[in-house]
Amino acid sequence: GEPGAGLAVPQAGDPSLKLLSRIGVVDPESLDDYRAHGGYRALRRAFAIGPAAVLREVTDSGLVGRGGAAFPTGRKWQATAAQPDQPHYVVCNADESEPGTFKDRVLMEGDPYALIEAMTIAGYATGAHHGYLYLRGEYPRALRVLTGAIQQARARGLLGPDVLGQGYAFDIEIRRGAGAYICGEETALFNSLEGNRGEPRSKPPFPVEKGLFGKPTAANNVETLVNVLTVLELGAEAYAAIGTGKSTGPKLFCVSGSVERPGIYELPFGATLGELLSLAGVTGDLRAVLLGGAAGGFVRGDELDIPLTFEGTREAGTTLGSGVVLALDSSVPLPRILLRIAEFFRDESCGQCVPCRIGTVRQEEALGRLAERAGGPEAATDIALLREVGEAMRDASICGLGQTAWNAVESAIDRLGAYA
Ligand code: L3W
Ligand code: SF4
Repeated sequence: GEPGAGLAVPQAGDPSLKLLSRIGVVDPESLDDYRAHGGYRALRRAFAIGPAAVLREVTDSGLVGRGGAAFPTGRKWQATAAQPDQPHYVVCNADESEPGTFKDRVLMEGDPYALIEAMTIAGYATGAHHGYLYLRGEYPRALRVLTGAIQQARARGLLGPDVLGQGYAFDIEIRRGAGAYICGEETALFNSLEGNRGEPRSKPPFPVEKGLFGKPTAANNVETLVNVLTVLELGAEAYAAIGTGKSTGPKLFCVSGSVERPGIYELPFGATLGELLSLAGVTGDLRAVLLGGAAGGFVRGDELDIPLTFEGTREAGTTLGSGVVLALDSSVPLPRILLRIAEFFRDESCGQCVPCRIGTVRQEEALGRLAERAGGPEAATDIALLREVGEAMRDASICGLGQTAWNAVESAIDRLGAYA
């Protein structure tokens, strides 16, 4: 069947949900159904309070980016709005490709109007009239659902020259990726949208100043944008009361691997890893959990007290990333998984800079040798080589791909005792 059919949302219908409240409840192809379930309340409020107040609410909510890097959304929007250079753009990064991540797909396929409404609010607040939605090429269902929803919204005056009769013009164009992980890096994404090779640019300048077509651009992940609806519906203060001091609001977690009920879970920041995994039901004897995806890191199966917050995972020497929680029981061959991660980075490196282009190849080769014969003096040589290559990639790569390509392997060696 078509990819995307029957994605699991084990909590569907739970009244405490915010981001997932409509998933599996509304007909994603019906604008009327969306409106009957709270749709367009947030945009109405945005128009009622004006752009400056929207920027304030988003800033005061403490909302930070959900794509992995947790940059404050309010600061990004304020900085874009303040640029004198025109025009401004809004870009939704829907190139969801981090291994183990499938939350944005669930949001887009199950509640497309939420993303359209949220992008409109982002445009209004940052002074943009044009939004680009850069969609992962392998999401045909999301493409179909979103294309239909954008047409409907246009036909009903919710996109176009006069949104909701408020004199504000905004429209959205969908562009499909072509299967390159690196195009999820925001500046590679801009290059791709401009018709160039999908290679990252050096930062600074940051996109808020020089982004798409060299113009001020607010680029946000799908889940980040959808959170803005909750911010405007609840108000900044009530939103900030959800979660913890530095990680406010609800968060989607993508749980997969050795669990009985894989799928997307919504929890307030601050639940522990153990609490999340008990909802999903671990199968077998939990050996390790990969947090944050291929760019993230492993923790041991007994580290279940780690709080799922940005600060909590950082204190524990790991990362939350975009919310990947991949459980591995003791039957899973770890060397094979590490080799697979290394293959992925070698494949997806854009090749623009030497540390990453060469380093990802050397890393894969060393892990290949280690997978064939664990232990012995040669293993120590390969591990030393991995460290040296890993440090070079981390320190000298242009973008996050190369900088994080050794994270998971390093954590497997140091934290799990892989190859010991
Ligand atoms: C204005 C400044 N803006 C930073 C902006 C910057 C960007 C955001 C984060 O992502 C993560 C990594 C993995 N003035 C600014 C500023 N910004 N300083 O803030 O920036 P940065 O550079 O910290 O991170 P990044 O390169 O955008 C790296 C994760 O991405 N990752 C993969 C993610 C995959 C998905 C997915 O599949 N859905 O999210 C891979 O590395 O966690 O933390 O907007 O412009 N002074
Ligand atoms: Fe390309 Fe890797 Fe360099 Fe990023 S770190 S620019 S993916 S070669």
